[in-house]
Amino acid sequence: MTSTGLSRRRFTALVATTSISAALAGCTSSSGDAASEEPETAEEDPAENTETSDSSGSESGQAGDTQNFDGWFDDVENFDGVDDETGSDAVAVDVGVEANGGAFGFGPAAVRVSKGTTVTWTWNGKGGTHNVVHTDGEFESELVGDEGHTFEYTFESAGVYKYSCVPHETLGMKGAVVVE
Ligand SMILES: [Cu+2]
Repeated sequence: MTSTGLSRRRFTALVATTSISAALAGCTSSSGDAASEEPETAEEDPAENTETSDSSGSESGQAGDTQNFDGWFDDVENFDGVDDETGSDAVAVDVGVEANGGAFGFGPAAVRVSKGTTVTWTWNGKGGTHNVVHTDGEFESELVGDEGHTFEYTFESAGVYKYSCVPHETLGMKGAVVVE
């Protein structure tokens, strides 16, 4: 037992010395190459992809409507097709409906309106602070949490307007207004 322990200790010491000298050699010559190669392979780790494809529970919503909004609603739990509100002068969307793991939804998530319609978003006071921010910057509300707060926008041109609540976008707090 004693001799084994002794030889093992000596072996460890030997390895330690070897690796130190190897490290020193590495420092003077090829350390730069090693540093530039390693992070690249590390970033190709599919950790980020796992996050985005994590949301397999929302596929039933897509089947209900032919429009898929280029995947905009893939991770939106409460997307259930497009509510047809064409012909209405005023359309209401609730901010902070129960969805996406909390009060992190727009209700309805997607609505179809006629040109010239004013859409009014009304905060229900749940889920903390929210905002309504168009992806292309055409409209942007304040970031607030007060129940009863409203934001409105009149859609004069046809098109698909995607928007999100910026703080909760990654959770799936996203919406769209289809204007025709
Ligand atoms: Cu929000």
